[in-house]
Amino acid sequence: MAHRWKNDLSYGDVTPEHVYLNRRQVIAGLAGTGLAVAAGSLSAETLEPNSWEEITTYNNFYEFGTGKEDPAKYAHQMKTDPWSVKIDGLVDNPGEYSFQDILSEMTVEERIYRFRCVEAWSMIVPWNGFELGDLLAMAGVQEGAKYAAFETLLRPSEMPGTAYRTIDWPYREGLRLDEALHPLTIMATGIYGKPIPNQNGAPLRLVVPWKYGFKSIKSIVRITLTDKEPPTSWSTLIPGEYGFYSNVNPKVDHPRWSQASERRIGGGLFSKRQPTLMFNGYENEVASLYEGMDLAQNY
Ligand SMILES: Nc1nc2c(c(=O)[nH]1)N[C@H]1C(S)=C(S)[C@@H](COP(=O)(O)O)O[C@H]1N2
Ligand SMILES: [Mo]
Repeated sequence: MAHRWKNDLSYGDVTPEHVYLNRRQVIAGLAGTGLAVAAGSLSAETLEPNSWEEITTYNNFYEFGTGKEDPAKYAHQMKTDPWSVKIDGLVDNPGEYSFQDILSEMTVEERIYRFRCVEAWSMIVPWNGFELGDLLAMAGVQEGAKYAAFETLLRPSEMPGTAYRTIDWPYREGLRLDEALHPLTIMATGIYGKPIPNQNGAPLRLVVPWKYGFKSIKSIVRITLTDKEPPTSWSTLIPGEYGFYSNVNPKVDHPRWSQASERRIGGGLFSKRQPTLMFNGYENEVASLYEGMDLAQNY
């Protein structure tokens, strides 16, 4: 599928692969330098409010535990072959689609995107994937469909984190149909030109580059088209902090920290903050989706 937008990023901007894969160590390393500890004693004005959050509570794959080392330790237990995705609800061709069948129908391309976690760290990731819109076209979107709901695999024997009710499993996410059909919205099957590692959401995950990272649900087993806004894991758990939209927005702060800036992981400049861009830098492409909406209200 030809790119329908002009990417301002190239491979030179990409977060080095070893940094992406070893974020936990990089972040742990920062704690070791004493920077994070020192931050705790700074005044509110100079304190980077989420630095401790980033280090201690940013998550990646709660199904394997909330500890920062857990996904790396346990995600290899998840069997990703065979894999199928159930597509149901308001579609012409509902059913179980095997990952292989999906891949044989889709065109995988590389997309270099900014990735901005709600906890104010960011990266630039070279994803490999296909447009979600192509998959939904294959399933046949019926009139009346207004939202797409997504679910992650729930297999407790392989996912030790699901023994704890941190989340009402399975992990759920959702998009408005026009967001789901937007050409920037992809289903990723790889990173750095290789199959996506288990801990990052093998064999396929959502990537919505203008939204906070938690919308990018991993290891998807079900997609349902509905006419109602679907419940999503984080907005169900803490509705006052995480909304359905979760668009990256430097002007709408998280109740507990500022979203005006972010820490770009990599390049040895780990502690340097940079301004967060409206819609994570994809404003020209997606702002029209939200015309007339109060983005502070619809966070
Ligand atoms: N199923 C599932 N998907 C998930 C999560 C999770 O815990 N479970 N964490 C989310 C969060 S908070 C972020 S920031 C990204 C992290 O993706 P990465 O580890 O590949 O950077 O995955 C998102 N998708
Ligand atoms: Mo996140």
